[in-house]
Amino acid sequence: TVPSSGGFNAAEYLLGAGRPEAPAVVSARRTLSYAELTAEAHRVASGLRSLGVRPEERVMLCMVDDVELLTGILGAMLAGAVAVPVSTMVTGLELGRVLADSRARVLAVSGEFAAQAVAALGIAPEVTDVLLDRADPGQFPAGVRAHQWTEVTTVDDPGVRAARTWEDSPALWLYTSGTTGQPKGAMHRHASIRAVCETYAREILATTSADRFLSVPKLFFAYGLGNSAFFPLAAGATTLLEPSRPTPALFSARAKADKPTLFFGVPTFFAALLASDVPDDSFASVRYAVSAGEPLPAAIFTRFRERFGVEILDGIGSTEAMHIFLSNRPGAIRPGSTGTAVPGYQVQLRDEAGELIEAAGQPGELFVSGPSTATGYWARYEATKFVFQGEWLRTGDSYVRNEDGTYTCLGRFGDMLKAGGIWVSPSEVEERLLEHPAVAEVAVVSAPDADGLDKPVACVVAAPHQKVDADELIEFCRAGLAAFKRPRGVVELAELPKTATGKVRRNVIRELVRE
Ligand code: 3SK
Repeated sequence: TVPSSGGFNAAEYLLGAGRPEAPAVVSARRTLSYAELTAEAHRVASGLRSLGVRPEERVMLCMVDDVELLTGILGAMLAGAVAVPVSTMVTGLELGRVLADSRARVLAVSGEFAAQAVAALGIAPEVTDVLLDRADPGQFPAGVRAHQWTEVTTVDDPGVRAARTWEDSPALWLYTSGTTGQPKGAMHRHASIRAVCETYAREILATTSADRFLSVPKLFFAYGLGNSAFFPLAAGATTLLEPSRPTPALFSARAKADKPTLFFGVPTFFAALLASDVPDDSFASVRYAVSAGEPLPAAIFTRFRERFGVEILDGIGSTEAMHIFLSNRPGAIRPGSTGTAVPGYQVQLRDEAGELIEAAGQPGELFVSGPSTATGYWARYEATKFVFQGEWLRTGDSYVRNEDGTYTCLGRFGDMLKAGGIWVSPSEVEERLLEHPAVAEVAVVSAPDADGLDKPVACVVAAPHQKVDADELIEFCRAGLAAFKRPRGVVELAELPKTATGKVRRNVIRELVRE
């Protein structure tokens, strides 16, 4: 039987968008035109088929951002298989857990992560083949066939077409655990990839083939995958891939050399750029910067625009929605807010009883509906029912609608604090503290005072050459916020603990301040 939805393959859609001779990808090692990228992705698809990969089987990729990861993802989709790019910032055990959960038989790894892969195989006995980019296959245990990437991807068969897939065929799984919990595979359809290109990329960023995309978040995150693969290719534009760990100096140099027009980061990276001494004209070629992952404080938006001359479009997305669904608009930015729903998406706020909140100014949990929602979590019945509710996707974020129709994030639903019995949004206190010149980064969490009552405590990373004075910061908050919101204590930290995606690990900080 043929599924009712139309025949469609997301990789064909992406590779078909650019002029054959136009530059598709620029990495540290090589530059490929659309024609070259298409040929290479088809060679990977043929190689995967030669290893016995069948449609809808998972192919896991633990690789640095380079041409091989891009062609690996596209090649898996062309073969009708499911691409599962996973974090490279994991231990062997963590990699083994997602590998076993996905039941992938083929694992592709960059040489840098060969040791983690060897360890992972110990708890993922279903893996039969490992594809190695730039590493010695000799280190892999007997019982697993280890191949050099270049050996498997040399079958040049231009007659081979993409496997038959449909809009609703599975294309991509992305593992997500939020800031806590077990990783879960969010399953995405081929059509969802086209949907994010036609909504956020086209309608908000107004992407064209002249664009050049540079992203701090890596391809293995939903955010980075849109920024560095789906959006540039769908526009026939150029992606600038960077395999190394992002630092302000590296990205400033990369931006000066390769002249991106769109630059994607997370709030902590924009703060790091501001705290660095990179040249103020580093991002002169950029028409917009984009921030997501967590709310961008208004102070960072303003300081970034003043120093680098670039406006940051703050938005929020999720792995389950594949990309950004709520965003500020070019020319209509309200600093400190996340803007309004991206065309094609609807958002609503619900109270704890699940009732719709219609009034502005009343906090509630954000729900979203749109064309790119995952079909569920792989083999997670309860978690799927909790998060995917008919048309609506539960985000777990607490938001408020402002009088002008924009939305402002108040934190994760579970991050809200109570001081003296009144709800306090950590983001609001953090925004205020970031306006102080001594503060580079901050996370506000609750901790019990001497009476065992929870009170806000600010964990602060000092700005370069600045001293943190707790009393001064508390007074600064008292002057700019309702007094009950002021932190009752200030803890200075060398750095804030963060997740692999750069999100502040509030649960770890909570433990730190309670010790
Ligand atoms: O965290 C976000 O805001 C985000 C944005 C785009 C894609 C994925 C995610 C998780």
